[in-house]
Amino acid sequence: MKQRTFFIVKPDAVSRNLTGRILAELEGRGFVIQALHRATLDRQRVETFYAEHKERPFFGSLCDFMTSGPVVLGCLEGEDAVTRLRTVVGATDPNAAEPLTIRRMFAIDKGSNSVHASDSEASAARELNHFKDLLGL
Ligand code: 3AN
Repeated sequence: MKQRTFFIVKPDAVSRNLTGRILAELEGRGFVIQALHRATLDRQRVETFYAEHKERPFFGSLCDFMTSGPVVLGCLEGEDAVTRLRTVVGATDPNAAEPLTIRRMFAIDKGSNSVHASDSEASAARELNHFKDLLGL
């Protein structure tokens, strides 16, 4: 079934000039970019986006990191896009991620892990809605 999902190329990857390589990986694996936008996110938008992690010890550093520099966010379409993108992105910790996943190839550590990908259909809908102004959706 064709689906849409949401992704962010995080500040660690944008600052290392990896955006194009990551987007090429996504297109190469059959995803179609439906919307794309580069921005430096403000704190309020990031805190709302990651609200489910509010009580976790890394919440402050996660929000610091995600507002530390530009990101590239977008909407991808493809067959079973939500689950397939999670597989292509790999585990949160790049050392635990499968070979040839984006995080294994590009990420630095659990925090600076290069890419966000929605973890469910409901999250994809919520996250696309959260960024619809920037994405023009
Ligand atoms: P994922 O992005 O793999 O779904 P989540 O949803 O558990 O991971 O966590 C959201 C984000 O919070 C991660 N992408 C990562 O940047 C950060 N994060 C998760 N766990 C840790 C941790 N133990 N230490 C630092 N940052 C973390």
